[in-house]
Amino acid sequence: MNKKFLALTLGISTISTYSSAQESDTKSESPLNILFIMCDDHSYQTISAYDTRFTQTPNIDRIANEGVRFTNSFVANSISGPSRACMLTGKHSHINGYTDNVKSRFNGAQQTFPKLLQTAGYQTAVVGKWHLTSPPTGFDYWNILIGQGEYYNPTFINNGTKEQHEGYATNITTDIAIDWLDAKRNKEQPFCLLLHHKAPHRTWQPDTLDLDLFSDTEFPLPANFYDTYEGREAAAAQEMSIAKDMDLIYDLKLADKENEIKTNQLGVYGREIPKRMNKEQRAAWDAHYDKVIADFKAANLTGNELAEWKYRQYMRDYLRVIASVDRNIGEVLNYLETNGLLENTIIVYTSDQGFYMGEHGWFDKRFMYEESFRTPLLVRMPDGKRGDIKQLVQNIDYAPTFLDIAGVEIPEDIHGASMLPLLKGEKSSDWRESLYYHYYEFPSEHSVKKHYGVRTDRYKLIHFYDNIDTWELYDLKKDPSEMKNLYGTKGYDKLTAKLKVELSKLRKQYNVPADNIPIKQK
Ligand code: SGN
Ligand code: CA
Repeated sequence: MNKKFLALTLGISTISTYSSAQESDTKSESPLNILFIMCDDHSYQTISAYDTRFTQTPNIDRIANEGVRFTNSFVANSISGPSRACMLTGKHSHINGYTDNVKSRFNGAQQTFPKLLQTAGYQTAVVGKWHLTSPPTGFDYWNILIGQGEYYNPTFINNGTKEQHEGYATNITTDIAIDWLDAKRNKEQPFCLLLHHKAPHRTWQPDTLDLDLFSDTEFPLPANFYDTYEGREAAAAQEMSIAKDMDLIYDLKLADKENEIKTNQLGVYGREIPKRMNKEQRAAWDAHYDKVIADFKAANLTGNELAEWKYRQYMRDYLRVIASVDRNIGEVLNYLETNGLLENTIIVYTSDQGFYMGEHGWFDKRFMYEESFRTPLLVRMPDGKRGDIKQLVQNIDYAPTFLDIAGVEIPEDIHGASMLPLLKGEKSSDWRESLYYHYYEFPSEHSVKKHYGVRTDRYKLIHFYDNIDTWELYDLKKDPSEMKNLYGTKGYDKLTAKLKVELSKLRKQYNVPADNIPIKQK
């Protein structure tokens, strides 16, 4: 009998003994259920388990307090579709084929962890944001938003059928997920549920009941908010600046009735946003933003004052959206607890990438710089380790981890590594010492150049290419905000050469084809 078949047989025979009646007392014999919660663009800076400067997220923090917090968790390609494809396949973008949000279409015929779990006897489901263009495969149940989805009264596609729901996306997504857990799944089987919120993605539209939160809160301006990008050509070329690119009407909701505030095409879209709402939603929305608009007009701001006002307004809306996310995570945890599922379910909380909360003057993501390369990762595993895990992990590691948890053999073509030994608190002296990253979406929205690179625990080397050819080197210990590009600086030749060798080693290990970086002239 081959190893794979043996693993599957064992998986299925364990599963056949599983029933909800046994949920609380036979946890060590039954395969763990998997609840994989992911938000879209949720920065670690706005989760109080990581950072208490901006807000409190008690429910998300509970996952960390009763489990682990990864302090060095990263993505392989900091943008939604590509990040999701890396998670589903455990492979970097050049192999899973979904390199960017614009041109790619996910090949749903390829191997993914939900498919392998399904074969091993798990009930699989995905609810919320999917964003992979092709319909989900490998799921017993899917109920997904269209593309980015809408915050208000969103349309979902329920196993192929469009259904519009009245209400706020984060609440609806939670309700659909709980309904599946409670009433739709087969309770004789273990489950793997991907609960993927669209929040807090741009344009950060809060639920009506959260509109007045943070109205008087001042936020500390990041020290590098007025970064001039000296020595960093690609950083200077971006279009994700709060001061320059954040739209007053579209992003900051200043759709004044008098039509006096004029922006560009984005403003036209921005004026459409409240039109989706029902009467009650619209009344609450207007009651809040009309006052913001009146105050904004009266202040007549320009220059830095205007930039800082935009930053504050952005932070307020973003954090209001997070307040709803946190409340909804609380609801899910509460459901698991009252239904005896907390002790046989592994709960993962993450985001599809990090996000800029004004650092370098930015919103959005995409860059291999820390704020967007990093992503939050909190895991509560019954009987698992507690505290912090410091190893360098990446979103290609989720697939092999889930397979490992289910007792399914990890296929050899998967790039990532199982984090299960780390979660159990076992020694892991052979864990990876560097990470590979590649971002491909250019030319595109926000104008972030194509780049790839390597990060060790202390250093980062990045090559920006295509219509640019520049390298950047950072010492993250001395310069955690990545303000000083050391590439080509005296004394750094040996380190640079070493990192280039490490980069080549990773590209070889991950079978990166030679034509993966066609460098064009500037
Ligand atoms: C949309 C946003 C961008 C964002 C991308 C990718 N514009 O296009 O600001 O960078 O999504 O985000 S918007 O006007 O449509 O809001 S991702 O998380 O889906 O990758
Ligand atoms: Ca995202």
